[in-house]
Amino acid sequence: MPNQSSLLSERHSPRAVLVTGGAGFIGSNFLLRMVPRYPDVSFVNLDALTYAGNPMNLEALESAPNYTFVHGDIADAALVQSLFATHRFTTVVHFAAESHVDRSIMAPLSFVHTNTVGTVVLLEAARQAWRGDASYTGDYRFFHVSTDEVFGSLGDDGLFDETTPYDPRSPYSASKAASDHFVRAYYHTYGLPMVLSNCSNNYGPYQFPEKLIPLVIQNAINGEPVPVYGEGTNVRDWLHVHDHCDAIDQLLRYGQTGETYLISGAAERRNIDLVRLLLDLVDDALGRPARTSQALITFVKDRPGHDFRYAIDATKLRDELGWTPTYDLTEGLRATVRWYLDHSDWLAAVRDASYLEYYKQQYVHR
Ligand code: NAD
Ligand code: TDX
Repeated sequence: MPNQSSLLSERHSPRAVLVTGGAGFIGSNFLLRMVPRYPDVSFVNLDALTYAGNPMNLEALESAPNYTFVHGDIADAALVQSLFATHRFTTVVHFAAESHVDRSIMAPLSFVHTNTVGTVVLLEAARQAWRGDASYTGDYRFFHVSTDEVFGSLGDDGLFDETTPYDPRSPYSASKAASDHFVRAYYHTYGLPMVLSNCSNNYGPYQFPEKLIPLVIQNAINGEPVPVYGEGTNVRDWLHVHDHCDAIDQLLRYGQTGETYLISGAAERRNIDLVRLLLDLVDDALGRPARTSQALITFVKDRPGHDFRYAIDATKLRDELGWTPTYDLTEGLRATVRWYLDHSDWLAAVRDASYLEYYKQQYVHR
């Protein structure tokens, strides 16, 4: 279907954008696409550079005149307020989060700090800055990036849509659900102009190799065991990160304030089927005999409370904006395997943690 957004009237025109968590997987892909696409828009990236934040991702932007990096915590209210005062943001695109479900099971409190408290600190700073501005034009937007995991777990049938009741089941999804509720509360209570999206599982360049797809690629390249939780029958719906970033770009401009949109790759796979496909793609890219890496599959103890299936009905986004994903899953995965093979230096730096040294030299002491 053709993209209809150019036929719609733009509801918001970003001029000065605060991007949070822009050194992470989705945030860095977003900045790498948007900073050159919109040279007249300024972008400030506020990132705490946790283990998941990697400034190497953003090397290409270091000399971009419309891009600034700020090292800091979104829950630091004084810092966030001073950034609003200095940069007069018209727009917030909020990615920063603790994002890994397994880590949330081991250490939930950092998820409450960043995902819930950090979000409220940002909302409060936006409310104060945008309400207190004498030249308030109404053309402000708080875009909250959330996940389909807030809806809980599906059985074999059915799809999540915008009316599905919340039923988070991991500390990660509970902290994201709480943040979603606060974002909507700020809209209903204070009129803060927000748009919220809940997206399915992303894959693509720069994803930290603790998540399933980059972990499988990394271990297959190195001939190491590939852990599959339980029997591998859990189902996820996969979306290429470039499609997600472009959907956010359109929703930011054309989405209706106060509204929620679900974003889907419309590509459901059982984990075991996805892993088998990925292993074949790695063998193919490396010129190994077919099916060499299948032997690496190792079934391991299941994740506690492991959600069985996520799947999304993204009709609202398609009908309102004409948006549909552009990537075919197999071709998107093939390109992702190629990216990790072509960026062995990136993978090695993440694996031996030397990327943490890079940020200390480039950013923290600057
Ligand atoms: P990520 O873990 O790769 O990156 C998170 C980034 O946030 C990192 O750069 C990290 O340094 C930064 N950060 C963490 N705590 C911070 C704090 N207190 N202050 C400032 N920065 C902080 O995450 P991701 O996969 O890129 O996810 C981005 C957003 O998209 C998250 O909100 C996540 O819930 C949501 N989401 C992710 C997916 C997915 O499949 N990855 C799917 C749907 C929604
Ligand atoms: O080693 C593994 N083996 C395995 O079988 C890992 C890391 C995962 N899995 C399974 C668990 C899930 O069923 O693969 C599936 C995908 O796991 P993750 O990559 O950890 O993603 P998931 O738990 O589905 O959550 C992701 O999607 C929604 C992101 O991490 C979240 O940030 C996002 O909100």
